Amino acid sequence: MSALHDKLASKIPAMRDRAKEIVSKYGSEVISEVTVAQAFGGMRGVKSMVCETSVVDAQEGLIIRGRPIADLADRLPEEIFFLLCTGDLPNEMELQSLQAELGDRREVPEYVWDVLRTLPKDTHPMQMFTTAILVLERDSIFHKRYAEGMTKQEHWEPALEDALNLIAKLPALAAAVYRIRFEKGDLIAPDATLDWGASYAQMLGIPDPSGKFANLMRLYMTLHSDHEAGNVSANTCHVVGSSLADPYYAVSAGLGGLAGPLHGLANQECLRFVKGVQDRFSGVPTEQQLTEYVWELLKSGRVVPGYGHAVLRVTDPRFTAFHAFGKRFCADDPLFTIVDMGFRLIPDILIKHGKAKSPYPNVDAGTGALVHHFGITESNYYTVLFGVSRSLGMLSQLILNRALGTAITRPKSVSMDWIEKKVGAKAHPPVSSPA
Ligand code: CMX
Repeated sequence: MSALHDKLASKIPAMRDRAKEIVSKYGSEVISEVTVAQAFGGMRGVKSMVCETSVVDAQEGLIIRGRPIADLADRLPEEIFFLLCTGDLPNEMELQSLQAELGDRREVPEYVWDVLRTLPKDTHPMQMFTTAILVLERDSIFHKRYAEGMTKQEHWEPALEDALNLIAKLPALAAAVYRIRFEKGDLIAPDATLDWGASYAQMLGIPDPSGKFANLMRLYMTLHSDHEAGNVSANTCHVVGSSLADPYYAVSAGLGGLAGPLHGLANQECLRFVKGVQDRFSGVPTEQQLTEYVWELLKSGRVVPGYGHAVLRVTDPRFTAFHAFGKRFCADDPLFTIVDMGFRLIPDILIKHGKAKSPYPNVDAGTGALVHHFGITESNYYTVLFGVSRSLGMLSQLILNRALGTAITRPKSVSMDWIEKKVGAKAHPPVSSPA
């Protein structure tokens, strides 16, 4: 058994006891109320689920297991997965054990490549990526053990097995999507000496003599890994997993949510936006030209991609980390220069526009320009990069949910009729007629 398995096995009993005690002590306490506007408005702000892996604070941004993301930016994605699952960063032995385990599980069956090669040439990379994951579902250990009959107490172990098998293969799957979809030539075999993020960079086939692209990929995988449980992808994975569908189904469903333009697909839209600016002005615009361009976009009723957030009310610290990387390694790149100029100008424009609750950049605002700089110019691939990373968060949440025996999700919906009758009667009680 691996160090990650053993650490989880040592921590899960106390975690279960704690959850039991919390429910028994505070089970009937109210932690949130829901207004009619929230029922129509994506349940924004309604506290109705539990997530141990991370918290998103409106002012501080992402905090993973008590550590602000800015303090974790230099960590490997494998370390972050261990931290998400257990609450502790791995020591050297634990990290080596996890890396060895991922190495042992990375082989992808040949039929997955056959399926990817059979898809029509214009298939979106996110569709190819989720298809590849679904094709692997037949190997789910959770599915098999459930069919054989296992106790609820045991659920987390096959969930962990599936998670490790999937995480080990994700870089190869995602790299194959890139090479097949964009006709980059043969698939590249993994280099067994590399860590998980660097191995993904190597299999993509981007020339990287300086190692900077591998560094960007490690940073990318670390920064996008998790964002608590209510965002569309994590929440979808949570709901599907709560039915005891196995991790392959749950993660591919979550990735379907990530493929929406208001969520993960925004990073492809961000690069289109920046390139649109470059094309319009045949290069880097002046500040006045960019300001006019953004106003034009807003007046046409469109959103500025990469800005605003459902929870954050400050510049996303993940944007800050990417921005610092860009300033260091891509400062002369015209696309990065436009991103940098946007960061100086767009928040004030959005404040004047007066709609967005947060006028600041989110994680997606600058990532496209960075990966473009190193040679991944196909913007419709960018959400796959996000998806590989976010799978770490979705899977760690899923393992913990199976450990806690989280119930099947089933909130109550109401009809507009119901609201008008019940809420309307309370808000405007009928006036009683005089006797
Ligand atoms: N540009 C223009 N208008 C914006 C805006 C932006 N970047 N962000 C929000 N608004 C508008 C909304 O469209 C909404 O308008 P309506 O009232 O006409 O519908 C209004 O401001 C209020 O929205 P909000 O409460 O501030 O934002 P939401 O919580 O509803 O949505 C988000 C959050 C991220 C979807 C939204 O800010 C947005 O569309 N941003 C651009 C797309 C983007 O960058 N998405 C990536 C987010 C990160 C991720 O989850 O991956």
